[in-house]
Amino acid sequence: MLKPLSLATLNKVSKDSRPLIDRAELAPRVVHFGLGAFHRAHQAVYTEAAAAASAQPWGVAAVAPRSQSIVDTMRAQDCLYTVTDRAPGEPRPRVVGSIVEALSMHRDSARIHDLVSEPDVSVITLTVTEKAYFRRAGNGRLDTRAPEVAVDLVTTGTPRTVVGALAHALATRYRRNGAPISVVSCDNITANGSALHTVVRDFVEASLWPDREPLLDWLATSVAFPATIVDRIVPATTAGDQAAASTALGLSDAVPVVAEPYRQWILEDSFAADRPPWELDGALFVPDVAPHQLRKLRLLNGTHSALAYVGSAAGFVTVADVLRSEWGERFVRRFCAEMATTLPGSNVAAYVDELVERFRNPAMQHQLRQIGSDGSLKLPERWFGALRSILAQSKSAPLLELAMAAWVRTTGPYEETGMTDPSDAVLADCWRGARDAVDVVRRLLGALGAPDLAGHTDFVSAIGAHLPALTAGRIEV
Ligand code: CS2
Repeated sequence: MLKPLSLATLNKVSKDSRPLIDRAELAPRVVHFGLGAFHRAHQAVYTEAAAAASAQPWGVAAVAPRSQSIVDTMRAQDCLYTVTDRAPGEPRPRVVGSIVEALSMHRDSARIHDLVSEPDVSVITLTVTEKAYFRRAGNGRLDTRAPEVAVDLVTTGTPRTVVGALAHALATRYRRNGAPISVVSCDNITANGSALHTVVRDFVEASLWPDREPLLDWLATSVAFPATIVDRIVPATTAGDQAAASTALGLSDAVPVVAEPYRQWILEDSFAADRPPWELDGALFVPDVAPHQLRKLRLLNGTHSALAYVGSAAGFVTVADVLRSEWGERFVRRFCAEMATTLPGSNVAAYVDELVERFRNPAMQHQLRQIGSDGSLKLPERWFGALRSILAQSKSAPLLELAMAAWVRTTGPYEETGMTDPSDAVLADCWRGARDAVDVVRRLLGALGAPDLAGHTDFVSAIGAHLPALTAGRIEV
């Protein structure tokens, strides 16, 4: 029976697997919302390296918006956990030490407000996924009619949504000292900085707070919302990963993360206050992230979603399974070629070659089910911008049509894909009483806030025409 990983047992770990920093030298100076595997394999790793290289005390207080069990488990391990690079060969887990506090958004509200108001805390980062933003389909404004948001707007207690919790905590900072701060969205949303700024501003505007006007001014002048692109493929950790990481470490780690070796972080260089020197670990600070962001969202995430739906129609389970099929690599390359026509300065050959290798990595067990979930929020980000620009030039988009049809299939009443979506009920409704497949497609596009796409008759008919073959599991690439 292995002893649990903790500060007390850390000396049992081989030297090259220990944290890069001495925990005692860190203080909480970044507050992060979203304590999932992605954060632990990405921002927490960059922050640890930045603290180590600069000898500055950048520690992270990480807030779990929903799960209490991750908080309890992290606390039981003194917030230590391992990251294993998924490469062929023996797993070599390394302990990461940058998270200094684990908090529950629901239970630790007072502590979160104290931290966010602390002048030394100058950065808030978020990895909370698209659905936590409560954006209205089509215009990206805060959906103030969503029941959870409506409750948060009037509560004097603990907010239930991340946007509510963030707005409440920022309001407390404004009232206590008003020190400038940067709020950094790390979610896969186009112009994620301004998307987050918009929903936070909408929340404050719709609140009943008597000081909302000066608070809005402060948000506009003293709070920066830089845009960022984060990149690292991090599949959900399995029981097998956990056993392998613990055995290799010699201590039991209940919350290990496995991730591909590749990682990237590009940030808009427009911070309002001090920040960790993430560039010391390879992060790039640029004046404008937009071209990088479009490339990543359309080529990596766009292709990922396409593989999820088309691959699951063919009966595959993981991304690497699809890449092993006769048509997998061809599909990725053709899909990227179609997307690339919508990218500025579209020389993407090297990026696509690297993508094929990343998707092919046989050591990754990245489930199509995980990527395909929340499609109603992901597709507008990943596919619709590209589709609009292709259709505006009166060109056709055969691969996007096939991918769209494969997504449509997953929303149907008879499909058991294991994928989930916050709009499941709305999507299922699009099938009820529909005249034919084309009618279903039109209704689905309307539900996703894209009635303009529903108006392209050839496009919609082409999607409908793919459905019989896909339903029979035949992929024609
Ligand atoms: C994936 C992403 O699950 C998904 O939707 O496309 O999580 C993807 O793995 C990351 O964005 C890679 O950086």
